[in-house]
Amino acid sequence: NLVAERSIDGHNISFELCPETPPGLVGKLNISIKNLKESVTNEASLARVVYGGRYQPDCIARERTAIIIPYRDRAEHLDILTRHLHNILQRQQLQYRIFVIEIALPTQFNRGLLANIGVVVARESSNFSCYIIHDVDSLMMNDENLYRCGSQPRHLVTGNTKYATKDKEYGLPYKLYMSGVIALTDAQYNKANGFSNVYFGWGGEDDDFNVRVAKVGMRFVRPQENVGLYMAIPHENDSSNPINPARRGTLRSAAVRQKIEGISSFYKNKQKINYKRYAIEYRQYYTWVL
Ligand code: UDH
Ligand code: NGS
Repeated sequence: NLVAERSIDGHNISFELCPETPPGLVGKLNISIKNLKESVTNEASLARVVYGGRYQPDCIARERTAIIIPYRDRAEHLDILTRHLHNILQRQQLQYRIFVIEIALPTQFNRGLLANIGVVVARESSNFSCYIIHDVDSLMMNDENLYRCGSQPRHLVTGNTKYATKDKEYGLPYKLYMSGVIALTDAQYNKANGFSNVYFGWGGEDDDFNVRVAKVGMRFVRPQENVGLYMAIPHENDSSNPINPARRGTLRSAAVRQKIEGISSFYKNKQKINYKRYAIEYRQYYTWVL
């Protein structure tokens, strides 16, 4: 096993590469939204989270993972999700950091734009190798769903309670659906040119991203069916995030726009996105960017 040294209090301590299969996993999780709301979580694992929502295991992690949560006005969800993630990702022996990217009022919500900004912010803070773009309302139900990247972009969801049908507890809305939680390496994210920045309001940005991924010869793969199940925290529709009436029309030009706008818009002057970073705070369980 690869061994590397880390300096702790001025002493050089050797660590081995984390095992391919983390030893402490339990499989299917017995979680309830009620318990999570009432803060019944493993406080010991939360104690090991470093200010700004960071963690490093006692072995050399295989990846450096940035969890990016596009966000507005879901404080209760965010509290539940971040505690849930810290509990599980430590068992998965990941070296990770959680970023919450919030869009300031009065701008309409834009999930793709926030994902891109999350990647830009993550790149500025460290050299992450894997990005997990994560909805705030979706909780993994099985800790064998490793938050790792792969040789192809990954859709980590095989079923979500929000798409339950009368005969199935979990579902997906359609075959090519790839939203909720995805994992891409830095190179894969760049190759697809990230998300489109032009979908303000609800809908379409995820399908657009799927077109981008396919266009450059990649495809989303999912984990084993029983491993990728998610529980959604129930919530009302967001009145502040109305359906974007232009989304289907915009989606038709996905392949053309891929070349001219996306994550590249944050680095190339010709495409430059005009946005302002109002605040960055290193909170206990996550780094918050407005
Ligand atoms: N999000 C927020 N705040 C918002 C809107 C979205 O934080 O006001 C984030 C959050 O991470 C959420 C993700 O964006 O999990 C996706 O939001 P969504 O509203 O698209 O998806 P969700 O499944 O709600 O949570 C669907 C209800 C809208 C349906 C309208 C047409 N069927
Ligand atoms: C599609 C939307 C996606 C959305 C998916 C699931 O129709 O953005 O429904 O929505 N695409 C377009 O509008 C083009 S859901 O069932 O969660 O409300 O993610």
